[in-house]
Amino acid sequence: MDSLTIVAPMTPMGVSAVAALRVSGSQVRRVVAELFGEKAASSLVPRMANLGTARDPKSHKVLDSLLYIYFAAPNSYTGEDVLELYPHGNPLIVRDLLQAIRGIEGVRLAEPGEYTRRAFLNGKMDLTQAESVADVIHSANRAELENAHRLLSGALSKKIATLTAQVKDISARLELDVDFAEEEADPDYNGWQEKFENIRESIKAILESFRGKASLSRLPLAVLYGAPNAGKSSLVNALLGEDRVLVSNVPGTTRDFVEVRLFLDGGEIRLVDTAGIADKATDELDALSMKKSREILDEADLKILVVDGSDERTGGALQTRDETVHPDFTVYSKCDLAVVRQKVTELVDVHQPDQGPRACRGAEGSLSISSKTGEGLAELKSAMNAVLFKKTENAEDLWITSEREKSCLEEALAGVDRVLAQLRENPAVELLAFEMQLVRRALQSITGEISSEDVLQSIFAGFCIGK
Ligand SMILES: Nc1nc2c(ncn2[C@@H]2O[C@H](COP(=O)(O)OP(=O)(O)OP(=O)(O)O)[C@@H](O)[C@H]2O)c(=O)[nH]1
Ligand SMILES: [Mg+2]
Repeated sequence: MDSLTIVAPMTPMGVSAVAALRVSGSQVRRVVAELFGEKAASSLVPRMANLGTARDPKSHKVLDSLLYIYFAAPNSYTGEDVLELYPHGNPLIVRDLLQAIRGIEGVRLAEPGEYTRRAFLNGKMDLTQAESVADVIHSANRAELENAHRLLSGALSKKIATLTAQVKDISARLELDVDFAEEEADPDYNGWQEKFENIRESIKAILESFRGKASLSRLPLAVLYGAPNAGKSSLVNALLGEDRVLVSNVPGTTRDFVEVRLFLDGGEIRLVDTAGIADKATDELDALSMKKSREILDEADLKILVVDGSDERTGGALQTRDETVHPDFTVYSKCDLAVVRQKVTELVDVHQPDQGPRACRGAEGSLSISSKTGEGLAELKSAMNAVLFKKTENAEDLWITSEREKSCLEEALAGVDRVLAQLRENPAVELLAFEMQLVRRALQSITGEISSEDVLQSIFAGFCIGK
């Protein structure tokens, strides 16, 4: 890859208050001069925000009035001279600016991940950190994000460095033995076995921490279901805090299921509002929408049964109308209506006598809510959060997410296993030294101490443009 100056937007193409573009390379000062004038370029102070009017270098038409910041090499993200521009978030402006900058000699559009690739090549970060940049951006929940931050701060790099140092130490001594092999006919391997086993354990522990990104990035799915008119769609709107789905007092308002995204404390989830499931379908369309409701329920990570709490027939009863689906959770809706207050108070008296009669509290595994007043919604959200984002690991745990790192570790582990197998047969010391060299190389390729163009290509091709 060439070393031309690169430019790309850092923010998605859409309307926003502010957008951001980044330029990196030796032509950064030239870019400032072309857009803002020679004087602006000669008075550049690193890391200082400047307000300026950018003009098209050829037509001299105003592009935008905007903020820009210059970072002098090597103190920048890429380690090169960097210019960050913050125009107004109009896609027309961003496009024109991009066109103007890439039209300057020695500047071209950045490839995906090229900024981070340059940061790696300039020693700003190692490969595990570079890979974690993508994790930081794409983490779908808080646990994943916290792990990505630990990776980015070099937690894995440190572990690998310690391991590599141990392997190097052993290799050095083995190689010493190779040199003196003739004098020392029978090297003592007893003490070594334990060292190899320790290394093996460390590698295995990191390897076993692997969690594929695919399973992590699949957003958890919560499905609301229940009888027609139970208040499911109203609850979706109330949870979102906006009128997203249609609500009416006509049973059967929702026909197709509707999917929305909801942010809970632990991360984003998919929340699905389904068509009410009645005892009997009224017509063919009704039957079809009920079938679809059942299908999406099969996929759900959390099934929430919504029961009309104001309905005399269902209000206090824990029975569901639909016995084929078992809810993880029951929500009694419309608790603002008088009848449910009374019912729930009775329930509380029975199930939680020491908690006192609070209006919006259901029995175990259930909650009373009102989409109208918002009562019980915070409790419902935290209950959903607890189920969908189970906290099983220790907050300090670190896990790897990269297939590439995983296969390097597997290679290292296989090498150590071969060494351990050979040890039992009183091997030639050259063989051990050779195997340990392979182990070391496998470890070093995790952090990128050893890397190839192909490897870099495949890592950064998966990045977004501008990162
Ligand atoms: N007072 C009160 N009325 C509610 C509440 N939630 C829903 N409703 C009313 O109950 C009726 C049915 O609400 P929807 O949200 O459309 O019910 P649904 O379960 O989506 O119904 P279908 O889509 O037909 O299955 C509407 O008239 C709502 O205004 C609530 O918390 N309090
Ligand atoms: Mg509905």
